[in-house]
Amino acid sequence: MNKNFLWGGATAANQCEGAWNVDGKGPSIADVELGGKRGTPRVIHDSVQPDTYYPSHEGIDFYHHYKEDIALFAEMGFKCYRMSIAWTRIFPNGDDAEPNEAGLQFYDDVFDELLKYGIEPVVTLHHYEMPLALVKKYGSWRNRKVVDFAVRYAKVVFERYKNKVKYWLTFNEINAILISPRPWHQAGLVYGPDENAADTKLQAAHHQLIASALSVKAGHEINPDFKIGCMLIYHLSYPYTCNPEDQIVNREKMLPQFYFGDVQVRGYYSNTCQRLIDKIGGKIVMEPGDEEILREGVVDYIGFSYYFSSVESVEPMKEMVGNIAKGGRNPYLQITDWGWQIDPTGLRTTLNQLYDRYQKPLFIVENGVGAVDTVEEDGSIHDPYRIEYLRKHIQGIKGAVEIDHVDVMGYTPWGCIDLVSAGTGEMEKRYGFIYVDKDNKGNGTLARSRKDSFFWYKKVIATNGEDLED
Ligand code: BGP
Repeated sequence: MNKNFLWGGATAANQCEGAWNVDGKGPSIADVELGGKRGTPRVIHDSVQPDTYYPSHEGIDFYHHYKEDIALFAEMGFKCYRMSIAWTRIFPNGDDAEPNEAGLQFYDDVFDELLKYGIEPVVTLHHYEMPLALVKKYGSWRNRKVVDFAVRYAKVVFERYKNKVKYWLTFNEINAILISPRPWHQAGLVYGPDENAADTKLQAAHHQLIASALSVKAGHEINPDFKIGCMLIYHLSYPYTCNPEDQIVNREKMLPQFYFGDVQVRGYYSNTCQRLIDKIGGKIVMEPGDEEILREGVVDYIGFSYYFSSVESVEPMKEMVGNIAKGGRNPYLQITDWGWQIDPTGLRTTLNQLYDRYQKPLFIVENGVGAVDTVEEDGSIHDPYRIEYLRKHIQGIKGAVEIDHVDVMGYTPWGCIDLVSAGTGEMEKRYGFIYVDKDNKGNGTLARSRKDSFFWYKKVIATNGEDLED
């Protein structure tokens, strides 16, 4: 691996910070969402309900534990740490006249702490949250005005942290808005009964793409050294058989992966985008100048999440797997307790697909396995399944880099410290190298401890990915 390879870990504000209403923070869309365990549908409220337990309101209280947590990241040798800024700490309602100084100061403190250890912050502007007030007052991303508020927020944080943060990402898993049947996390959208959902989702996605492009342009003006990336959920899908028709349906399945990449990397809606627009059956209303905005706001690199793959066929699939990104079961692959198929070779394939298409540096900003961990009587936590998953995926990255000559900037496994699940709201779907003592009901001391994978990953980083053994 390149000696500057960015080894690290990833989290998101609404899943770890807690302190949901502290120091002037306003309510976000994540704050009114209630997670169920496996199989239980998530509930969205109009406002925060009294006497209701929201796991994310405390999260793992990173807000008050960040020094301890960053010290542990440093102990593992992290070169970078991917995190997000909560928009509602900076603009509690989104349309406030002035930013909230206490919120800005919190991230100054976090960045200073990271830089003290030589850890490069990698910062997502929008990770599945936005001010709830923008949803209620303006109809969320349906409304073009929200673009202005988002760009203002981006400019404020770019300006404030221009000497502390070099790596940025605009929207987390931006393409999930076209995959999810109810893109609340992604865009604060729940479609009304009489609403043309196809039009709304395409228009909201367009507004996010415009906000992303304007933010990239503004960021480069504020600091030309900024590296600003897009962030895609990469749901790799294979044709189930060698029936050529399976190849066609599989290409259709992959359209959302390339729709956003084409706009954010190439700077225009391609034929691939048009095919998906046709399939969704809606329309986009463009304003004069939008094409130029998209052309001028292309990203510097491609960040993406990769967790699993699935298969697609013209024949009906017997068994479906995945999360919001669903597909058919692949008999060659094992599956996690949460129904995600483990496919490390698919990561190598993904890296090749993206690099072939875009020829831009790639950054794997999420990957990992959610699992139930057991704390032994002596306090140790043995997680060989996590080590095995990550080892094989790193081998996949090495295959892409060393054999296929793909340009990969870094790797930040998801949930490097245990946090609240985005998909199910659980604490017990754990990804971390660092265990946090808290259960699904909110019991626990919040004490941090090192899992076996902590020591393993430390060695992986120290040897720049050479030593992957236990
Ligand atoms: C991605 C999200 C993350 C994260 C991860 C794991 O889609 O960007 O926020 O949570 O998935 O998903 P889950 O938390 O549902 O296990």
